[in-house]
Amino acid sequence: KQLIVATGNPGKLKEMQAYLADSGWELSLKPEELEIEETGETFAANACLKASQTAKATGQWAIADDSGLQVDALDGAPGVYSARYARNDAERIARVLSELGAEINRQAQFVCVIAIASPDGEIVLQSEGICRGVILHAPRGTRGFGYDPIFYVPDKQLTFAQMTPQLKRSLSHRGKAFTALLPQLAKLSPE
Ligand code: ITT
Repeated sequence: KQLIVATGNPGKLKEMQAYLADSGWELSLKPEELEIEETGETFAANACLKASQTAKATGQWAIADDSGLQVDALDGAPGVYSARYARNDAERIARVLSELGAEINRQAQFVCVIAIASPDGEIVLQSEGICRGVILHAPRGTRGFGYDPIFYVPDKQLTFAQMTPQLKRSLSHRGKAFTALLPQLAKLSPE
């Protein structure tokens, strides 16, 4: 069975492909012309919107990821606006650092909601994962994407951008969401 991966973000796509590699589904990419406006106010609402609209438009099963960074001292910003916070990753990072300034409380979390829709657009599975960390004063590391260079995981003494892709996948927000989702996805699996 075909599963359309409803993302236009190459960093996310790579990670999603890794989690789904042994799922038995044949993955394909969302048609580029299919653009979905993220009108929801929550990660869950936007994940469902993207999965559902992609499924309906293609007539196939679809999986979507809506995720973002929530900084405690910024009242949860950038949150669902993480992608829209600035034009590119460097400017997104610069904006978070400038808004935090010399703030002592650097606590933050990444949140990820994964949603899966059947070909008629009905949401059949949904899963959330959270990873807590700390925002550094300057970027460290070159791997990953998005806000990875400023997101430090004290337990590992590394930022997401300093971790191997395997290590990041094992403890990230996306990893937790997929760990909960994959056994349920297996039950839906291809005949
Ligand atoms: P799609 O909607 O097409 O999937 P997007 O980038 O617009 O791509 P979101 O609306 O879910 O996706 O925005 C998520 C943003 O949060 C993303 O652009 C990154 O800036 C950030 N983000 C999410 N997961 C991340 C991760 O694992 N590491 C770093 N930044 C992440």
